[in-house]
Amino acid sequence: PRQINRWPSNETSEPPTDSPRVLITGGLGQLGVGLAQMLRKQYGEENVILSDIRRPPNEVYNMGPFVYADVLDYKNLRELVVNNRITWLVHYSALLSAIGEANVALARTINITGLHNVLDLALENCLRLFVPSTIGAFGPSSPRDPAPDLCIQRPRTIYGVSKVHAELMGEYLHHKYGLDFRCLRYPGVVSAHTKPGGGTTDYAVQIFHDALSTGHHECYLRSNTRLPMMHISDCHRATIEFMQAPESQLSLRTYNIAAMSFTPEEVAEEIRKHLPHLRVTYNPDTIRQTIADSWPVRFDDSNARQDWGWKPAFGLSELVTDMLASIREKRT
Ligand code: AKB
Repeated sequence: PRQINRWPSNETSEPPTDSPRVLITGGLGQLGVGLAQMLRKQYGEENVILSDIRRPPNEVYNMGPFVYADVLDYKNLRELVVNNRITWLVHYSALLSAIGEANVALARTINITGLHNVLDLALENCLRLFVPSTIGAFGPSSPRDPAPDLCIQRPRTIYGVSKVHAELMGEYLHHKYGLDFRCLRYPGVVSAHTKPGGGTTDYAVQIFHDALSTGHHECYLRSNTRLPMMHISDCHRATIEFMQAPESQLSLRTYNIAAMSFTPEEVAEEIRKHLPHLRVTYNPDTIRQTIADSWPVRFDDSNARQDWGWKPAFGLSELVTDMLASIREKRT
């Protein structure tokens, strides 16, 4: 680490207050904007800063503070944290599983070097740091049904390897220096307003758009490929509730969170209750099918439920009803 400040380390470091000042990296991906909106409702618009290396769409820019931040540029990040008196950092910048396999060197740089920068920054500035992990942090030798919090993790993707690295580095720095590191392993996240980019679970978003436009979805996974999934609002709520949990309630620093598990066939069947004419054809692609086959089919999230009260609101039927209504609304 570049510099370590334990809290309370000196006159200038302050305890985390009730109203955190939040910076979100990779803010224009699938999750950043929604999380910022939910946090801004609780903590005020000015206290949540979204960042990315891309130009934001006007509606995002008009919602609240947005800044340029490159996770590979340590000085740029440090300036943002210092100038904006940041106390919580949510690190969403990452290349996902499928796109990572097509760009291994870039995935290694963003997911590992970028992570090292935010870890150093969090230590230096006594930040509470949230880094998402994933079902992708497990591999073919992990128990898959269900996968518990603590078990063998030998992922076979650069994405998974980088996420296990993040879990271990964060926990190491927590135990050694008291870094307030918090990590949730997300399932595939299903959202109507934002698209995922380059993941293995992306079909679970696309199928809704196809169902409402052409009525035909060509799925790159086999019909019976079961994966853990979650509605985006549950994912945001879990993240915020976990960030707000007192340290004394956390027996772990990395938790699985679960809501439901389904196969392409099952979600299609549920969509057909609303749109009977949906047609799904299956054309499995080798890379994504191999990745999916190595991931858990179910998550055991009993520790999250027990320690800080995690409870999902959406099951499969609620998810399908909400997705179809939200996409329809957006289209009109
Ligand atoms: C992906 O498919 O890569 C992500 C994930 C499950 O982490 N959605």
